[in-house]
Amino acid sequence: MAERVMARDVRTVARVITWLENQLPAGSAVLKLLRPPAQRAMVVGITGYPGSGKSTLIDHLITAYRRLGNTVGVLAVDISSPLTGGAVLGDRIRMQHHADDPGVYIRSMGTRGQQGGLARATRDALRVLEAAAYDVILIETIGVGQNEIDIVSVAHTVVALTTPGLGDDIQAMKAGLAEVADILVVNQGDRDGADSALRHLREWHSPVLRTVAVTGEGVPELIAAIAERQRVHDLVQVPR
Ligand SMILES: Nc1nc2c(ncn2[C@@H]2O[C@H](COP(=O)(O)OP(=O)(O)OP(=O)(O)O)[C@@H](O)[C@H]2O)c(=O)[nH]1
Ligand SMILES: [Mg+2]
Repeated sequence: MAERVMARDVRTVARVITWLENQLPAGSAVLKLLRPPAQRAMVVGITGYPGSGKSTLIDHLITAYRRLGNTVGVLAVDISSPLTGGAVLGDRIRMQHHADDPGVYIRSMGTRGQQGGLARATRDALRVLEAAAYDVILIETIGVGQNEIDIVSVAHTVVALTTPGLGDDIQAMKAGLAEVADILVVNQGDRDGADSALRHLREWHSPVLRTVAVTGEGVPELIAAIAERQRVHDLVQVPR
């Protein structure tokens, strides 16, 4: 099974992640045999409030990375609607454009496991996707702080989404998200208040980008900002 994961057999990848989600011993046995490829994946966390447009934006990021010739793995960590599973459905619908593309694997990590088990399962799933040698791995999570997975500790680059018109929430954003985010994004940039949100946030942080996830506007700039951030990350990672 480990060999098949490393050969990027998608069905095996999916099966092993399910084992890990259900904390079956077979899952950890496979995990022990996995080796990351020489060329490590670029891991990008996409975080932000429920409904800010993370999945819609990721759909465009997948398209952009595929055009650049990269394979893409996505972990959508669903904690926004644990009871209905509505977010899982939303993720599926918003990212379904890539369902037939063998170079794209999208996995929703649900809350059906035990409390606290999600972070562990997500970390393990990330190791599986890394071993399967996806070039880019995107992790969707909501919020920061009360997250079950600490996105900052697993992602090389953290992109935090906010939306215009949050008002008081902008304050929270400044205090919380801006602290952990490498790149701030004002998504739904087509809505009223986008300009002032950008102006305010730019007093606090750099870079702050505007995107319109429903059209893909701003996605090339975001791709460039992620690449720049990754370049810096790689520089500091290389032992001298
Ligand atoms: N007007 C406008 N609507 C947007 C934009 N981006 C996303 N939306 C809409 O916002 C809604 C939520 O988008 P999602 O991509 O599901 O947001 P999400 O952050 O993944 O949501 P959760 O996974 O539930 O936290 C959808 O109805 C989108 O069509 C945008 O740039 N402009
Ligand atoms: Mg989503």
